[in-house]
Amino acid sequence: MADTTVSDTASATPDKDISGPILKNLLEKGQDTKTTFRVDATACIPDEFDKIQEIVKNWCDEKKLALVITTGGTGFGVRDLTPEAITPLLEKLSPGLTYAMISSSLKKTPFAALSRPVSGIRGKSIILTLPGSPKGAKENLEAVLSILPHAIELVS
Ligand code: MTE
Ligand code: CU1
Repeated sequence: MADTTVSDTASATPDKDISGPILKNLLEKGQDTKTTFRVDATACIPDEFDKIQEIVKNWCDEKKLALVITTGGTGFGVRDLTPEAITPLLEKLSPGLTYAMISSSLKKTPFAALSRPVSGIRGKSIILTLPGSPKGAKENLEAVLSILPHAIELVS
């Protein structure tokens, strides 16, 4: 699987990307032995529509990674366009995964309503968009981590 950080700040200074490494760590450690993943690729890119699409298409269509996760660019800011870039790439939507992330996050903070996540399937890849804050990204991934191995099994 792969995770990409979408952020003008983090792409200018990748050392400042905190969420990417946190997600990588959570994926590699897992919640238990069934939820550990090998992270094959990571990237840190600016909030740019074409760049987001380019890397996600590459990871799904060329590298054929089972799971592609983005962090950042899901909010209400003018530069936040991750969901808009990802939506046209999704061949099937997975509203259940999106709902699981939102509902579990709303139990932690009402500010979760300010993330606009999308998720779905492209080829044999599952794509998820997580918020950019390290706390938000981690909480959203934790909400669906246990479901992902079975989801991946079903699309592959
Ligand atoms: N979701 C969870 N679980 N925990 C959080 O702390 N922060 C929210 C939200 N989702 C948060 C969360 C906040 S404050 C914002 S502005 C949005 O995610 C959008 O984040 P992004 O634009 O960095 O992607
Ligand atoms: Cu916020």
